[in-house]
Amino acid sequence: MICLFLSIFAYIFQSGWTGVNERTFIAVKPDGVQRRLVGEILRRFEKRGFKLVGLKLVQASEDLLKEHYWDLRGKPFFRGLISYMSSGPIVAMVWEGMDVVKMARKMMGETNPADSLPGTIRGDFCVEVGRNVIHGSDSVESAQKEISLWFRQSELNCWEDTSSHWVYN
Ligand code: IDP
Ligand code: MG
Repeated sequence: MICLFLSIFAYIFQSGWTGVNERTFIAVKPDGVQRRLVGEILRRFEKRGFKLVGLKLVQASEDLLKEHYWDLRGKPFFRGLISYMSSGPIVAMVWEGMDVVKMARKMMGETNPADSLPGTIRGDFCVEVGRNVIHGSDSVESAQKEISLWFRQSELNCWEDTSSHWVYN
């Protein structure tokens, strides 16, 4: 019941997911899936204490990807980016938790793996910016847009996290 209320609230006031209910959109890109990095990446978010609320393997259409990367449509690498992202399945995820948008970006590292510190996902698992294995929303606002672009409301699960008292005080 509470979940239904929160969903309606979030839908009406697009900023409903705040505090421990903040959500972000994370995707393991086709290179990450091909290189068997899905489990490792999931593990890092789980172990950090975030809550998985959506997960699916998708072959994204070019239309979906063009909308997802609309802000980058003028960049010289745009065509290559769409072709890379549509070259195989992607693991699309929604993770929930306090400051999850910012923390996920920290866990990912920089856009260019060469600038990413060891210990970050991009710093540990990739070399080139055009094959940087993971996507993560860059703000709460873009997270909300991306989640509604990639997931239907019915695909997001609201479940009681019995370990939350050990993650939050
Ligand atoms: P982000 O993924 O860290 O948010 P954005 O600037 O939003 O970085 O770029 C989206 C994606 O576009 C990057 O993750 C990367 O896959 C690709 N990209 C960004 N800059 C370049 C580039 O200079 N060459 C090739 N691909 C790039
Ligand atoms: Mg980005």
